[in-house]
Amino acid sequence: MAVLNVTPDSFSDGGRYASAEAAVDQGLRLAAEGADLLDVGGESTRPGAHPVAAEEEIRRVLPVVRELARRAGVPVSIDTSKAGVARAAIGAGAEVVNDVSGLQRDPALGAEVARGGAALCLMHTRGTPLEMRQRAGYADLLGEVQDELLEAVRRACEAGVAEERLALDPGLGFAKNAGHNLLLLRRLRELTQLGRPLLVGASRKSFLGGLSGKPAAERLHGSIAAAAVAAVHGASVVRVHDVAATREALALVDAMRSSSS
Ligand code: HH2
Repeated sequence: MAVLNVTPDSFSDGGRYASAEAAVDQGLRLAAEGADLLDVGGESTRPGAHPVAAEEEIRRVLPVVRELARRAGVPVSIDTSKAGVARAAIGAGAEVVNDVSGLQRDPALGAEVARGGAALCLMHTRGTPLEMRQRAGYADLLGEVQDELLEAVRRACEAGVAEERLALDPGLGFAKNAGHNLLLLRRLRELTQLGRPLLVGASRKSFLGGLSGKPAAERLHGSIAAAAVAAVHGASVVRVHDVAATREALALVDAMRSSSS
């Protein structure tokens, strides 16, 4: 899953693809590099980010989703927590909804996904981006993330989304500190017990910067290592900014899996 932020303020690439034309070009480039899915987002979720109105989010993402759904040759995902944005994006050709709130933010989103027949990624978080840093307290990280993801699955099923259409994401960096992120990566395989494919997004995140001392734009090596670790530990999908480089690392993981002796 390739990240395509059509935003002025995303933490690592804010403003680079803020025009529809630049975003479409980048989406086509990411697909050519081997992305299986393009995740288009119109609202930053970085810690402390301020919310964007649905109309503005739709204005940002819709032309990009429409064009990429027609031309990219791979499915398009819409990274949103808002039913109105999901409805518009599905109408424009998005096949997946990626909700970082795990259906906690907009009570109408689940029904909208069900109606549109899209697949749904449910990510674990607590609170909004404005308050999630203060919510990063756990007595039993794995157990609590697991239970809260199961609650999200329940919300999705109650809204009419088929369980087979769901993927789950532990939400690295969302109401998690660096130690939490590392523990989730180390013990990711335990979350496969939930019975749904796992998606993991570590790309360029600040815990990688904490290890290397580098700013977001220079976290490629750590991001590749994190994607490979996630894949080895059971992730079916990794959400990344740097597709070609990650593809090379994942080719090793695939080859290792199919090695016979
Ligand atoms: N991380 C971000 C956004 N969406 N979705 C899922 N499923 N998992 C993630 O880990 C995840 C996500 C944050 O990264 P990015 O899109 O690069 O930044 P921003 O939110 O500032 O646009």
